[in-house]
Amino acid sequence: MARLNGFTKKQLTEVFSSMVTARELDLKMLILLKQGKGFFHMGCSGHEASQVAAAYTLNQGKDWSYPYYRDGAFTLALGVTTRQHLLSFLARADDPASGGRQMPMHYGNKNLRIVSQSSATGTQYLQAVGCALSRKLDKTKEIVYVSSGEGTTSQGDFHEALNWAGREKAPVIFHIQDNEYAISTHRSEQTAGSVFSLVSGYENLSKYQVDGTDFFETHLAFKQAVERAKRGKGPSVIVSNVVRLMPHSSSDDQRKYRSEKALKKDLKRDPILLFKQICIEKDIFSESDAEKIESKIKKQIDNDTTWAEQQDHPAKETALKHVYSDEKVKLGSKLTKISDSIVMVDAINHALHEEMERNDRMVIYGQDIADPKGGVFTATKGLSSKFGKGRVFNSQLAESSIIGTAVGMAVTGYKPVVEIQFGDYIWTAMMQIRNEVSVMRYRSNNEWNSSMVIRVPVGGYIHGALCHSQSIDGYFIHMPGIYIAYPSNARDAKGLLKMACRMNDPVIFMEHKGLYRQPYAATEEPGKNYVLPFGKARYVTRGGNLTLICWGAMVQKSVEATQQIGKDENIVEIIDIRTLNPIDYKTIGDSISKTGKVLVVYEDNITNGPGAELCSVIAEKYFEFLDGPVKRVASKDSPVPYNWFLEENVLVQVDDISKAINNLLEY
Ligand SMILES: Cc1ncc(C[n+]2csc(CCOP(=O)(O)OP(=O)(O)O)c2C)c(N)n1
Ligand SMILES: [Mg+2]
Repeated sequence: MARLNGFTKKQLTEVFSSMVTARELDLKMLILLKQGKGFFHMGCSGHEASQVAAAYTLNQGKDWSYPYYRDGAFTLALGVTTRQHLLSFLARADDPASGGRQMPMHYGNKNLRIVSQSSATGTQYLQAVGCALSRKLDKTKEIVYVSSGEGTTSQGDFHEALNWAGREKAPVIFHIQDNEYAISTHRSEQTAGSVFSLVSGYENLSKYQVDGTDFFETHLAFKQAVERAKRGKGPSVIVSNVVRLMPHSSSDDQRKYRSEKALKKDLKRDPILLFKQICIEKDIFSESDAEKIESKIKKQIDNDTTWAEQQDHPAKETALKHVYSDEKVKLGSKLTKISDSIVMVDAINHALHEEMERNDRMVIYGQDIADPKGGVFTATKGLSSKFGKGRVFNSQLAESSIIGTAVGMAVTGYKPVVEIQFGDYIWTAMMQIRNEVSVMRYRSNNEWNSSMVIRVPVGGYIHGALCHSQSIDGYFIHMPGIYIAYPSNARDAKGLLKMACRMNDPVIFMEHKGLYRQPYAATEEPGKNYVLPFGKARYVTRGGNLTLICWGAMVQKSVEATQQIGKDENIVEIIDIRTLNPIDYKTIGDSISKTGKVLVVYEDNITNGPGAELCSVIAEKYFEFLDGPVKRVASKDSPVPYNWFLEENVLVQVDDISKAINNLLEY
């Protein structure tokens, strides 16, 4: 039987069909776009050979993939059907990638272990590494495929991913499809040398550079990389040089920045023509066989399009579904006391110990969190000694790496409870948090989730200056898809953290550094069955004349402020809201209906801070109860300075609160 480079005639015909299907789908979608039936398209034309070669080396439904938007042929060859592709393109309810929520070419398929992709280029690398680390932890032979164009290798996440993958010998293959252009920017304006030379120096990383228009050459590289990964030897980068035969996207016209001559030259490297030519030359199939295959595929795509157009759009009322999980967490028993007094940081530590014991899929990592240091605040002390460095380990000094890998671990069923050492440094992880963690469930139509806990020390009053004093709650309260806890004392910290570890959604768990060892934030320690549900505020004091809403370090300051004004008890009702998402508006409303006056106190700087939202909701919802303006006390709109007299002037002080209480009481 005819064979070519070890492939049978049947296999070669299949490869050819996959490539032609991808090309014809591209063309069909562009027609649909012109007909006004779709709004966006990114073609894989010119990349087909390298993508199909990659897919042929993976174990369908067992290995994991993080394909990028130009990976149409890869996904087809892996098993996504033309009908499914068309459902995504037409944004229909049954689109397996997102149920019509994401733009087309944002691949995802649970059955095929294609993890939902976002639009942010470069976020996929670290997730792939996290996924690969989890495969290693589970001692499987599964490997992870991740891809992007050459332009995207300029992102820092790429290098962070290579570093982590190399260090840990993660079974991941980075496929860089180098078509020389990132939209209109040529590689010469993008990369210091070539991507191949760029990735030198990472230990345990194997490098390949191939002609990506040559199916056989690319396949050989992938085969070697896959074998290497399965043998536990580590990651590989495969740079496949390809041609982009279409503009960047349907919103682009490459004739504006590329010469006609250059475009014509690329056409000579059309991978489908090259593959067809060699198969005809070697008598695998004839020209007319090829034509028959092509016309059969075109007909099939026409039929599939007619079918797809008849499928339902998602129902309008489903637009708000799956921002959060619908699954409820079973609540624990009543509070039982196991010790008389515990400081907040130790309560957090105990919560982590208990939850690690309870859930063997929970992992903890972050900077310096392993023993003997056990975290810069000792919140994680003893955990790596007790649970081993497989489940509790130091991360590299890169916040995006921590969150990105956690997304990858979460999709395989792990529960990462990670630490960002200081809130002030969470910003390099913001892309992962905003465009990945908080939206994974929504964008995949509930197929995937990024359930994790991000513990993050925040806040000032410790002479920590500009970069160890920040309040970050204002930024995250604006972000749907992520819950926020911000405890003010040890008991709540333990109950809320244990709850967070059991929830099916991402949680940002804010820990005020200034409260960690404060005697006033110490409480009796609740037992291991105590969990505190989110969205339940606590009355700190009872009163009938003014409602004071606060959380975190502002709780004690508010208590001191009420003591300072020396009025009778039962005047100010202090409410510690405990969680900023969700907010317990029921308790707030009940209190305001009684007092008619409300003061919101927050540590973040005043403008557009978290309390601004509270005030706005209160003004809208409880206007009828109000007997005075809704007032705020917050820090000034300034960075937090180091000098303690300056610091005092910027951050909220007890005096500020007591003055505001008096003014409002007199209103
Ligand atoms: C973080 C981020 N920045 C910018 C963009 C806009 N954008 C989308 S694709 C792209 C070019 C990517 O080029 P390359 O990685 O070479 O892949 P190619 O499209 O050539 O296959 C840009 C700038 C984005 N989606 N995400
Ligand atoms: Mg490119």
